[in-house]
Amino acid sequence: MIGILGAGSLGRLWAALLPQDQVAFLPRPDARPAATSLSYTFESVNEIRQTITRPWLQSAENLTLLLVTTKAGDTLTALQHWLPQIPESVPAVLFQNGLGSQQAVAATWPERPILAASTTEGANRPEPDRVVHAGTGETWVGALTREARSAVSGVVSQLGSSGLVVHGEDQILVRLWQKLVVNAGINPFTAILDCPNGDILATEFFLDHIDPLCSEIARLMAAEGIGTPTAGELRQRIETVARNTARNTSSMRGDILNGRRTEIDFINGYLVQLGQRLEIPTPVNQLLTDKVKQLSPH
Ligand code: NAD
Ligand code: KPL
Repeated sequence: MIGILGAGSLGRLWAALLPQDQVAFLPRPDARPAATSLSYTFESVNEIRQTITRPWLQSAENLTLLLVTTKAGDTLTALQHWLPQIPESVPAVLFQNGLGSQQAVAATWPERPILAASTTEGANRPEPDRVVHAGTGETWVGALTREARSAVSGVVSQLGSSGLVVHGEDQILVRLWQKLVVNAGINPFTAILDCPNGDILATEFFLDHIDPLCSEIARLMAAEGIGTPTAGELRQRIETVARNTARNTSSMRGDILNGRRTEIDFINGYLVQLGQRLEIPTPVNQLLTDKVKQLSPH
């Protein structure tokens, strides 16, 4: 049985697409569900609607795989409740954006098979009981702990049974960094300016800050041994994604608009923390983090 911890947009996407009799949701400890299963409408990328019903698991004993689809800030707490009840050999795949939460989980349970996934699938939940697969993408999965190395190919084939494109990735940290760069260069600008992704590109605020932001990130990447992209290359990557997703509301803008906590601490906030550890100044990441925090109620 594949357990899904985090019954939000991404968790429900995987639950809808993985083989029906092999998936169940793990409930939040603070909100034991009244019903035995969770039902919702799922809208595929081809706009085909179907009703999905998957059970809430009462016990984690029979799990063979755990997909963790909570937000970055909830992940450690969610796992602290569930992992002690799950056999130590069960692989756990972390789907969070940004960085910091993955390392915290791997450092807390170094003896467990902990993997990270980076996905460009897009799912959202315009209403509580409706999940939309807004865009197809690809998913890369790689080991964070030593114990996870031998689990990667099995996890890739289990996730691939969803019909989504899933690859094994030897350099999962590099892959997570590549996504982090894009999120750090788009998400806070869209949240602060309250606009879709593409609209940031012509604003004075973006044009004033993007080059120094990319220089900070390039220095951090080089110091971390992640690669040696130039600031110009990073800017190009950010602007390409902003253009390709021009009408999208970023996840961070969506969080602010819906009064939810953002993942800023795991995106630009992570870069600030890393800069402090490496003694690399990160004033633009700090400014963006502070401004997003001022907008967030949490
Ligand atoms: P979401 O807010 O829709 O879902 C998170 C779910 O976790 C919520 O249902 C929440 O109730 C649940 N949760 C919170 N604390 C919990 C706990 N202690 N125990 C159990 N459940 C708990 O978020 P999402 O959009 O599904 O994103 C999840 C993660 O995946 C984020 O880190 C996001 O950046 C990443 N991601 C999302 C997408 C996407 O398309 N939605 C794509 C790539 C990456
Ligand atoms: O991943 C994204 C997000 O919104 O978090 C981008 C790539 C910016 C697309 O909206």
